[in-house]
Amino acid sequence: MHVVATAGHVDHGKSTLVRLLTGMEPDRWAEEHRRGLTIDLGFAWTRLPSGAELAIVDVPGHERFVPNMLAGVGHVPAALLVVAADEGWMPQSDEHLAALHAFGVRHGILAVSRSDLAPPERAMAEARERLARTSLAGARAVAVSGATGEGLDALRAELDALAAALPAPDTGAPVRLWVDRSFAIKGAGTVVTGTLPAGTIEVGDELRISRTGRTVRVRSLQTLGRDVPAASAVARVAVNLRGVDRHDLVRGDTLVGGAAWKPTATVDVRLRAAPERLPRHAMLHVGSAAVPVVVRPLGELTARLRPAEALPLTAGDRGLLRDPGRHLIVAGVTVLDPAPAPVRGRGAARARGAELERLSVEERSRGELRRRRFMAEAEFGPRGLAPVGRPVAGGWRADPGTWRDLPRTLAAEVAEWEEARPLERGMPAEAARQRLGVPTNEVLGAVAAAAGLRLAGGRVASRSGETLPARVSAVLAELESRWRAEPFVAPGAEELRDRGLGPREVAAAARAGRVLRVGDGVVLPPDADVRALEVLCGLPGQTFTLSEARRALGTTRRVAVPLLELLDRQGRTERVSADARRVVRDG
Ligand SMILES: Nc1nc2c(ncn2[C@@H]2O[C@H](COP(=O)(O)OP(=O)(O)O)[C@@H](O)[C@H]2O)c(=O)[nH]1
Ligand SMILES: [Mg+2]
Repeated sequence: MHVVATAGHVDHGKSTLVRLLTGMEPDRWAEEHRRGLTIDLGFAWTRLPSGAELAIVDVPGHERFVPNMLAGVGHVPAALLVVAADEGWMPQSDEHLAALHAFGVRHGILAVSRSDLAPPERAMAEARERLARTSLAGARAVAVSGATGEGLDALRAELDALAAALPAPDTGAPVRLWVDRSFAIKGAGTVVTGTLPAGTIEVGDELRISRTGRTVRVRSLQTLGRDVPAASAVARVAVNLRGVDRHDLVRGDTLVGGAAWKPTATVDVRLRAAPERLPRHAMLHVGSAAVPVVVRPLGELTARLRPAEALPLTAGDRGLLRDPGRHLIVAGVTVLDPAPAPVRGRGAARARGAELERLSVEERSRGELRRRRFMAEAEFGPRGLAPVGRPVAGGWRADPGTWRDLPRTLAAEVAEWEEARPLERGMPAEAARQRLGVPTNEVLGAVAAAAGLRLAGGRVASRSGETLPARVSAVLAELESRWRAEPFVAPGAEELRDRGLGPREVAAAARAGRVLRVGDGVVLPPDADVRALEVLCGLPGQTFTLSEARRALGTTRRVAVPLLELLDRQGRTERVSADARRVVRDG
């Protein structure tokens, strides 16, 4: 799933576009309808032409509701900036763009709306010129009309291209969910929603409310209105919690997992632009939170912030400082040190500023790698970082602390999988890769080797391989050569029997990782499930009926029926409608 936030001046057509794109109503409040005005964040979603799911956070454009807007765009990776053709660039166009720039949002689309009311060229040129000086320089632009629907298909195509260009999230990172809404549901307790930028939440997980330190358990989980057993970043999630009052958790609170997140009330930051004047008191907007901070300048581009309330921050977090009195975004900030030592006296503050400004490239690189766990070698240079950490495989580097724990985790996951599914020898590599949050199969192979496991045929298995009788092995060798050309054609039950492969021999071959048993007497190559999924992913919209799947795979009903059922059980495909269409599930 991908998430974008709208941005732009009030009445420029943000909510109208969201309504048209998704068929959903982003303005949830009666007052919003009465006044025809977005006051708070709205949430809607749709499936793009490519089949990718897109969630949209719709923000208010009115200047009175800027704090709500900031809570919406603060940690969303992409923006849909809307400017009306007939009105052109306006004050909140400026303010919203300044916020996106300060947060460092680099992915976005410019929509010139209301283009039925005026030719869009002038507003587009003006907006492009403003964007050129910001993190959104060069964003693609589309003219649209909410009245005639013109340009909507082009906008959908641009959203698809945007989604495809977004960086892959780190789904193995520790969870930190910034809450943007909390409400009570009769009989179910409290539900909180937010955008999960990294990590994975599962039903049953224990999380902590950072502000109070209280531990809570995930009772159920939804993404885009569906119940799911787990949700991986990037995702809009609704988390149902047991035994929590909805006032225990409000916008700006965080739900965190793991010991990594420690609330801090002193942080040293780098200012991402030199402000005209650094106010002594400001609001720090980070994630969905807005917290008053006392600002103490250190060096020219560094400062120490003391939030009125401790926040779970880490090096590399991005936020912005706003002067609410002057309605002014002061500067974007990047956290350099979330737990600095005290400084006493002016001399000490200046020395600390100099120290922060010197913070060696290597230290920053280590901090970034620690946060992201894995980075491709090619990613360091362009960010002004030096390749640090442990080279693992295929041009990837791992944070040493992360790497140390992975073999043990993988061994435990594989053992559990094999125990639960004795016939499906080994854990599918893709499932293992996601569980561990490692970036590629090559890296997974390196973890498997360190754990004394084997990665072969698209599966990770323990080594306790089985030796097969020579005559069974000979028949399998012949099947393997047939499967090279037709991987989804299973030998008939009769043929198997005639050639001496009874149920016992087939079971042994499955345990040895030579075949995958998809049903009674139906055997395929050991990686047939993974390869079938690749084929199905290539179908338009990733949706298909049984007979479409059967044709795409070049096989028979006898194979296709149990193979799809196996993929359903693995959670990789899912029936989506009464006419038995299936869809490949994301992630
Ligand atoms: N003619 C015309 N009116 C539009 C268009 N888009 C929005 N509107 C109208 O402009 C007003 C404000 O739209 P809305 O989507 O609420 O703007 P927002 O404040 O940016 O969310 C509403 O009355 C809409 O019906 C458009 O493309 N053409
Ligand atoms: Mg609106």
